[in-house]
Amino acid sequence: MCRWKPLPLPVPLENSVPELSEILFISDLHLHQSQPGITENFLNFIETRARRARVLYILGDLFEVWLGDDDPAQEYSRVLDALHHLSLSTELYFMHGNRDFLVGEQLARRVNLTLLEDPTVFQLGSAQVALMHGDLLCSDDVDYQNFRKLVRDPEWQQNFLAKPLTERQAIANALREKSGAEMQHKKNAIMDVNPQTVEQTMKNLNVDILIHGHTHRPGIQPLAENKQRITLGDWHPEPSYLSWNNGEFTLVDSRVV
Ligand SMILES: [Mn+2]
Repeated sequence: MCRWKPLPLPVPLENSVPELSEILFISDLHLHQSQPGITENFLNFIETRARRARVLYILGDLFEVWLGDDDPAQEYSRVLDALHHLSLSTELYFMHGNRDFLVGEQLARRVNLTLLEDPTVFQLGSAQVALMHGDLLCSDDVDYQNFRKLVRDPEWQQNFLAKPLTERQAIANALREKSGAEMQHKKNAIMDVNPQTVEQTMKNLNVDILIHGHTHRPGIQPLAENKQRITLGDWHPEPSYLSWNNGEFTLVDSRVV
């Protein structure tokens, strides 16, 4: 059911100092020109916290919309340049979200980041950890899952990316309006993760910890058998990130006490 590739563990740095062992996880920034404060917060995060970390995982929906790597998308150029600069000192990994699933190899090369499959499983300390964006876990939203299947199909993507940018923009706008209207009618619970899907996915992947975003409901949830589900927060209005340092997770989010 779930495809995944084991991720090679980042190679420990020679003579690494404790400050360099930190691993950071973020998602759901939804960067967009209509929210310049989030872009500023992210640029600041890159220059400070992320620069001191060994690895930064971006688990999807970094961008509110991504129409293809050929889009000059000037509003993102500062962020892309800053990320590229960051990549010289911090390893960068990116997993697609439901907004930026068209991020491709061209962008990965420009920024010097590695694209990850959803889900990706790897060993962190003594724990097996799965990373996901989180939309796959919202299995009660059948309409969305069907839509996801369609737009993740390589043939659909090839056709879409072959269209002129203005046409892609128009399609994206129409899809956003449609999903916005539909969301008003969907019950809150439908748009959250399905607990059985979480349990089954963790069992299938054989992991102790699941880290995901998408729902914008940050928190660390203890599960049976000492397992944990960690949900990342969005960046509206405050930055939000998960840190792994010296074997411990800390979720830094103003909504989590
Ligand atoms: Mn999402």
